[in-house]
Amino acid sequence: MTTQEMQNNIRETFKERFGESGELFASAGRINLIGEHTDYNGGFVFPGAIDKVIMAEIRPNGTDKVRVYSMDIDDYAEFGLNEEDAPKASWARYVFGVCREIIKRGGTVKGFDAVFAGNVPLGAGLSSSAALESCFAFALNELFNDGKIEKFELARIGQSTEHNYCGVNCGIMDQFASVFGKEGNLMRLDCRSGEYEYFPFRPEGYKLVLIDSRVKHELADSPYNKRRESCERVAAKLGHETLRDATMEELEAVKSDISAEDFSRAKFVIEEKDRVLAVCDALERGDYETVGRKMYETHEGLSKDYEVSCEELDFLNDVARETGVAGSRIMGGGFGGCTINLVADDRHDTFVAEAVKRFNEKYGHEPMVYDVVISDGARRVKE
Ligand code: GAF
Repeated sequence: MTTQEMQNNIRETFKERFGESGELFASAGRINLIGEHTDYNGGFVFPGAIDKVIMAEIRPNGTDKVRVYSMDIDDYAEFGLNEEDAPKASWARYVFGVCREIIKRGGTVKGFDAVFAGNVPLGAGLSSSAALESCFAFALNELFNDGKIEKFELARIGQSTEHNYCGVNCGIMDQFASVFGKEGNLMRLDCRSGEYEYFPFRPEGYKLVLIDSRVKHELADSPYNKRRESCERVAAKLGHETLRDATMEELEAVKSDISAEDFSRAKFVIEEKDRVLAVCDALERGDYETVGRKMYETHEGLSKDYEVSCEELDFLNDVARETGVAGSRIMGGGFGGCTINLVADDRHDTFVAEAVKRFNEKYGHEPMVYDVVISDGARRVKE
């Protein structure tokens, strides 16, 4: 479904359910070129928003109740705005959480009606949940707070929603990318200071392509939170607030005092934070071979040391290597979802055909293929 078709469907459904029309808002899913599991360690990430969005039509309804319909799940929820009003359905908790986090920060949220839908694939590691949070955070800021809540705070509102209402102790990357995304640009974010820089990303002679294994990743109650705990344990052992300040020498020095598992997790993070900076430098030189090599290194680390890959994603990574793809790695939190691949233009078609065929032969279903278009993040939809 195109974004325009989705927009028309939302408009129609809103009218049927709630009568008059409301205002349209959207926010985007994201890719991340490099810098995985570094955000909650105070490190760097390098994401960009994509042309797949969650879109919502919203209208204040003059009551103290929220009435919201999810078109994709075909489910309706109605809830109040106090802590004890939390809805049961997990999709509705994202919307409720955003309302509560705005209120907790002294902002205003009153009752509203909403219909939303999306074309960010669910469970593919493209941050559909951050897109949902950012869409509502942005919209409620415009509708009830005169746009006064700062953009970074909107991202934090989404992140706190994950922590406090959805059970995922995530970092800030996904919500940041979804709120700050800018067409044609990746963003290097220093997750400790909050400083960020836009990097125009129009690789000459290369394309970014995502191969979605369709192994669903689910971060809530998953080993994701355990990975974070490992990192925090090691940082505390080293006397640092986060692993951002840790070095391999320091880590080696405590090797015998920590578990082998914690050692491997921290090793990955320490190596990964340097890779982000190396990739940014390489990009500025137009050196895509180095960018690609670092992506493979990240995959290796995520698979062997951080252990967030799975058989299907390792298989896709092998196919990429064997077909001469410049760079390939698992993307996002892990445990399923996509690989992100940097492919020379002249190899693109062969690689995609080969990946689809070989994956299907081995796992009995075709992976999905998405070309990446770097796009804008949270916004009011222009009609
Ligand atoms: C998930 C989280 F939500 C992010 O904060 C980040 O940690 C990512 O996994 C891994 O880089 O998407």
